[in-house]
Amino acid sequence: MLKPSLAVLFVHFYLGSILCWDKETVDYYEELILKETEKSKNYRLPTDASRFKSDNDDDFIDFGSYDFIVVGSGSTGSVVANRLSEVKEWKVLVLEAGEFGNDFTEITKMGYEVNIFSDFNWGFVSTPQSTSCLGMKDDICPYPRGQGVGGTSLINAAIYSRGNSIDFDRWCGEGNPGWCFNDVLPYFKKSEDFHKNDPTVVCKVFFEASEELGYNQTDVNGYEQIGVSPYQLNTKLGRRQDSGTAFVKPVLKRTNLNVLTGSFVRKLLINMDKVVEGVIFNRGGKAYIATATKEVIVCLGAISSPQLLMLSGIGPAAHLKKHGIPLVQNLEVGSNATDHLQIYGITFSSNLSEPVLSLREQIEQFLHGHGNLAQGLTQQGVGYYRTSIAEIPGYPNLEIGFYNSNSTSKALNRAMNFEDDIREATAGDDESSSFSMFLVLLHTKSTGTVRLKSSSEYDYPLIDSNCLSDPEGVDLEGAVESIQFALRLTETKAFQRINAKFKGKPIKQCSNYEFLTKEYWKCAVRYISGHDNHPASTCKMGPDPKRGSVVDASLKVYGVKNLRVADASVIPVPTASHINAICYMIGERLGDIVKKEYESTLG
Ligand SMILES: Cc1cc2nc3c(=O)[nH]c(=O)nc-3n(C[C@H](O)[C@H](O)[C@H](O)COP(=O)(O)OP(=O)(O)OC[C@H]3O[C@@H](n4cnc5c(N)ncnc54)[C@H](O)[C@@H]3O)c2cc1C
Ligand SMILES: *[C@@H]1O[C@H](CO)[C@@H](O)[C@H](O)[C@H]1NC(C)=O
Ligand SMILES: *[C@@H]1O[C@H](CO)[C@@H](O)[C@H](O)[C@H]1NC(C)=O
Ligand SMILES: *[C@@H]1O[C@H](CO)[C@@H](O)[C@H](O)[C@H]1NC(C)=O
Ligand SMILES: CC(=O)N[C@H]1CO[C@H](CO)[C@@H](O)[C@@H]1O
Repeated sequence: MLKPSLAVLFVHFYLGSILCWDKETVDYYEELILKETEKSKNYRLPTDASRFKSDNDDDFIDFGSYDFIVVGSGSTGSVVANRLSEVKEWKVLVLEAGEFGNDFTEITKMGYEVNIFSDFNWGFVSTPQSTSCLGMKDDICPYPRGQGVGGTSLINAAIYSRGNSIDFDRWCGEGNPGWCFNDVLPYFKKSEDFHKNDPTVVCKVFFEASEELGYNQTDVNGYEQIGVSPYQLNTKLGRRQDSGTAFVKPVLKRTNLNVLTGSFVRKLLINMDKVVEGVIFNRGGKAYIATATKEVIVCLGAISSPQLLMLSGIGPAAHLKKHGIPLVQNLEVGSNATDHLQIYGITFSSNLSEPVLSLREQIEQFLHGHGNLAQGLTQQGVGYYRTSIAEIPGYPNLEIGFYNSNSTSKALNRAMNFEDDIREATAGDDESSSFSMFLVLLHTKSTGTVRLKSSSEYDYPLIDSNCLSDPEGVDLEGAVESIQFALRLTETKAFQRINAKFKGKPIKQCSNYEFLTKEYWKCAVRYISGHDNHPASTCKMGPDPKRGSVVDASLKVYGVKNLRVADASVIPVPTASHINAICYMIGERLGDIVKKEYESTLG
């Protein structure tokens, strides 16, 4: 005989109340998503930082004295803020131009799709390019950078990847002790919290196809990176774990930590002995000076950190002279910008249709921690491969991101600012059955620059990503090989079973070449590629400032005192991965490096 126990009754009651609560919550999220999406449609990204001007930029109010000032609370700065303020004796000031994330930024999918067109994006763009970005309006690639506590991790695609052990052995091999794989691995583990992500049916086909070509299913963040996996995301129960949410919000109660949003840092204060004494910043229409008795740690990211250094007199002498900025220290700041190469629009059709869910259904999935809204984009799986130009054994040079049906969404097209004809030539046809491969060429040889437009802190910097420009053409060769590899992948039995067909149409600017030949792709790829939103190395870590290093292995800026940089700009050799997790690791390492240095002074 069945006799319901008290526990079962309780569960029934409990589930019942969750379902009621759910409807209200679904209403709330539906309204929020519709409202914010509508707002973003008319949003115009700013073209400079003049909105941060104060009423009188030369009239400074004393903001007091701190042990450490952390400039920028992005992916890295948020970690640094957390770790330094663990030391109760240290007073830590964090200055961040943007605001805290909110219920909307927490919906993982809304970062790339909506918040790229909001105050959470600085809205930088590249300079007009001549070797890539040719299919984007005016040959300019957008250069989104997050603004807010959490920085670019508030708007990124939330992909977690750690890179290859060889990456970090190259870092230390270049003369950066303490940054070998064995040194950095514990710092990755410190911020890891694994939540499984399930692939869709079409993604499983991608895995099978890769296996047919000899690439196993693996954990790409594990021991063997080469192979295929479901994507791992910076999410918790489907919600975005930007670094503000993960590292700053939980410690705001610390009385020795002052996190000041809406604070635009204009300049470093450096005395005649080249000692950094503090910073100048604007907030709420007023200009302030804050003093650092120990150090200023600059965490503005690979675009804005070099800009702040150059505005403050630290950079290439000739460039600073051109803009009338008094030289403090001659260093190759902004000179060796690196990025991966992203190839867009490798889109296919298939006869495998996946259900298209209503927004309310998607919200319900999200509230249960999965589904479309719980993803950064529509990414499903990722693979790391080697093409014939790959140099080092065990080291991939191609990443393929596998995106299901919705990859051809209007959002991506808007974010990339494609010319109409290029968008048409690269789009899939049916949202529910097309898929895309995002090809990322790793270890690119081309380098670019970040330079000042003027001596004004309110001008955006000039970002010349300069992809596909290396004189030997190695990157172009790699890009073409990558596309050919992706096409080969869809010729496998696995993909043929779902009748996969390349949907790209000839790009008219390349009509001199026979469609799909190697020569055709050499022309076409310049129209459908650009930087991969992974700028790095603009304040490169290394042993020798004469050979382009800006910071040493403790992340101290050469030639000046009490100044460090910690963010993607210090990366000495770009990794075989996305770089947000690398930034968290850099923040964790820096925290320990600083604590160790001051150990003897602490009680
Ligand atoms: C669209 C997009 C998608 C991406 N997708 C992924 C992904 O899926 N996975 C991944 O691993 N990586 C991804 N990345 C890259 C990754 O997110 C970044 O490399 C990383 O967040 C950089 O961290 P950071 O600490 O160097 O700089 P940021 O996180 O950019 O931090 C810099 C901070 O400084 C602040 N700031 C700047 N100037 C000033 C100033 N003058 N005064 C005060 N504050 C200032 C900014 O507001 C920001 O908060 C993506 C990037 C983009 C743009
Ligand atoms: C794939 O797995 C098989 C069986 O474990 C192994 O023999 C092979 O070396 C793996 N292939 C690669 C490329 O790692
Ligand atoms: C795909 O995106 C559209 C909006 O562009 C949305 O209406 C639809 O529900 C999405 N499909 C899936 C399967 O998530
Ligand atoms: C998809 O295409 C393949 C190959 O042409 C065919 O064998 C299969 O039956 C098709 N499946 C559907 C659902 O149409
Ligand atoms: C290591 C490296 O790439 N250094 C280069 C940085 O940029 C300067 C200026 O363009 C070059 O002279 C260095 O060789």
